[in-house]
Amino acid sequence: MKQTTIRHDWQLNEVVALFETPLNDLIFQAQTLHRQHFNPQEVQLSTLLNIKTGKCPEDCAYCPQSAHYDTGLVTEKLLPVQEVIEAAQQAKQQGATRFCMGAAWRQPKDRDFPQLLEIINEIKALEMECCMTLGMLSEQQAMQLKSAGLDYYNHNLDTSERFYTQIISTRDYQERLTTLENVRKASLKVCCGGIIGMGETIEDRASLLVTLANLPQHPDSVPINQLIKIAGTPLENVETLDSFEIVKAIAIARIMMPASRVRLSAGRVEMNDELQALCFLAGANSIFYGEKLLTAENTDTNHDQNLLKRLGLKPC
Ligand code: SAM
Ligand code: DTB
Ligand code: SF4
Repeated sequence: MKQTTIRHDWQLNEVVALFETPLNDLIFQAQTLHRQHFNPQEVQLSTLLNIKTGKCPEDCAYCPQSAHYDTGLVTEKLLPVQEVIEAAQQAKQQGATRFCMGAAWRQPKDRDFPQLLEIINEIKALEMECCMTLGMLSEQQAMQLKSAGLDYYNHNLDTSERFYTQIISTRDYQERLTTLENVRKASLKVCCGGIIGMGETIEDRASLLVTLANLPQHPDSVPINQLIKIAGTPLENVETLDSFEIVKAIAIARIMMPASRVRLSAGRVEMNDELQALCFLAGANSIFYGEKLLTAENTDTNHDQNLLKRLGLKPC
């Protein structure tokens, strides 16, 4: 039952107005749309693994893996195939349906491809959805990943085009958009979202969502991350976000991209069960599941399973 039109003509002022809408009205709109596109009891579980850690040449101000900041991270080369597959098997056993791998690269090098393609092959043999986030991609690189069986590619816009310049200087917004185009041209599914709580304004949050929703095709998955403040990064002391801001961002993502999976992503360790329940009510229908994100801690899997059970939610 898909009654709503999927729009690609969102205007900044109407999205800012959504951010100013009373929370009850906003959640009602979001939940109504959610039910037209999804089973409201289902939550998709994705497990992350960092397959290459640290020493990244980019200067993303939020990131523990940037070589520009001293965050005390132990660096690691690209993990051997077997180690990755064991982690995927374990994720599957714990109930994850998608295995997402991240690498601290600006862009993968051609010499990494044989190993990446082998990893994809092996994960597809486990009958899991497979996602990678490796930095910028050329169209040809995206096609290679697609032909090995990759389902999703994650590449976040992170924030508005305006605020982006205060967060990253080593690559521009247009390069991110070009990677997203290359990923679509290769017929990969797109996972693209951003981070809130980096000191951006409401207009910046609205502008990020406008850019996402006005792409030629909505991203299939939209991760909404709350900044995890990492000691040693320029954002370590940024002001803490009011808890309801993540609920609003999720509700508005749901309203603007009603058929996409909206993921309550980084930052759940800081959230209590009630706040997470509110995020599900606002239209989040996916989480990162597993005790680690890429380098940062995530919630305990037993706790998550129990929370879903208490809320009558079913993993999918
Ligand atoms: N290097 C690749 C890239 O940047 O595209 C892939 C890995 S990168 C760590 C993936 C995403 O993680 C970033 O785009 C950002 O949205 C998110 N992220 C990184 N550090 C974070 C933090 N401290 N808090 C919240 N999200 C974070
Ligand atoms: C996304 O949007 N969030 C994930 C995933 N895509 C790659 C990463 C969150 C990273 C949090 C910080 C860390 O674990 O290093
Ligand atoms: Fe590198 Fe990605 Fe971290 Fe930016 S977000 S520093 S590109 S690992």
